[in-house]
Amino acid sequence: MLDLIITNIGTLATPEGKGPKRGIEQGDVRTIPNAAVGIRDGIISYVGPMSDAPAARETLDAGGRLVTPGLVDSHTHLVFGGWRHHELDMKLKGVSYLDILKGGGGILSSVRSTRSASAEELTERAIGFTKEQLALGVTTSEAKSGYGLTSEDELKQLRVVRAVDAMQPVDLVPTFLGAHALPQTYKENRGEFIRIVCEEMLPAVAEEGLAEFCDIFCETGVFTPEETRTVLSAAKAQGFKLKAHTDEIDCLGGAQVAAELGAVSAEHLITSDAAAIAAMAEANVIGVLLPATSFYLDKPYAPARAMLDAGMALAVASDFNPGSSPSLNLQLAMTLACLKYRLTPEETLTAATLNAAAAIDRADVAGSVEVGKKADLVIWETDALSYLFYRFGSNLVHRVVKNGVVV
Ligand code: IZC
Ligand code: ZN
Repeated sequence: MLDLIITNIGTLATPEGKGPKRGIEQGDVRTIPNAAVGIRDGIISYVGPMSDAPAARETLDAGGRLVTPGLVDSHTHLVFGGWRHHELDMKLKGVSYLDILKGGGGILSSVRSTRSASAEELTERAIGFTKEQLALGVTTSEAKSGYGLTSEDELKQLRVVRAVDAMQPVDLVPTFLGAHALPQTYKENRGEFIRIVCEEMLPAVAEEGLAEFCDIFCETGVFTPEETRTVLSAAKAQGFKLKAHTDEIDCLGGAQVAAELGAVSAEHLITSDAAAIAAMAEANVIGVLLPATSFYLDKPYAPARAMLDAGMALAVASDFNPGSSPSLNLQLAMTLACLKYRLTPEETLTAATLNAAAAIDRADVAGSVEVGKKADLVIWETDALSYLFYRFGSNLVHRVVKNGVVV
């Protein structure tokens, strides 16, 4: 006997598989009309026509609505102190993101607020963020450090991620981003900061098992492609899987370094050129695109169609952070992906579910509605997939099911 059967699903729409969907396959979404999903012990045990559904202790009537996998937000900076709304005025006057950072604001402002916050304060805030995510349909999320920039402060952030993961339903996947910005005290001694990241921070994070991934911000005025190679090589040698923020503002060659080192994903990719795209496609690096950041920074949108044409797999994420994307609304990022990247509704759904799960190495357990995966689903306030990309700005979630429980 199953624990729960969700019946009367007007349309079930889901990508399928345990790995990312690349190129033209990204649009392969299975749709089942008049469907049911059965759940036992938090795991999906039946997917198919309503007429063949097995019996269950409890029934949830989806009322003819659309059901998809729970959304996966594969790129967030979830733990930080303070906000950066005081920078809005500067931004409106035309001061760029990198110039605000150069002046000691931006990421460095969030570093000061995060260092001065206690672990308890950061935990309480991050729990609030996960509640908002869950209400918006996000059932799994990546969470980066990167606002500590010392061993102690980076560990503090990552311990908060671990605590928050255990305290609420959204599954969190931790990423160490110690090389997020150069602290001003190392301006004349960049090599020493890189050494500390590689020889002190990474081993400390590894010893406590606090992060699965290592990430770095490769950008003009932040870290160079050579520094990216140094940090990611050290991380790889210490057992971390790799990610890199590259080609957000300038195309410097960071994507090629990510490809060379076998990174799971590269993020932003707004300015990626043909060589960067070819290198990522060849090395099966998943492109994690962040359209809400393009919107908020008033920048161009990543060349998503060229990436799909080259055979890349694409994910779409919120980039939730206090500077360049202060929104947790992955639905909004999905709408932007559809309208600005010209991804189809099916390609966008895969980008925010299965491919997003693959970008954080969870495609074996999340990202699709299939027997054996976690029972993470969203019942939407519509019966049509296209509606999700049309009625933008509202939360279109009707109900979220996380680990088989209606939340
Ligand atoms: O706090 O500005 N791009 N890192 C790289 C960010 C955005 C987060 C921030
Ligand atoms: Zn980011």
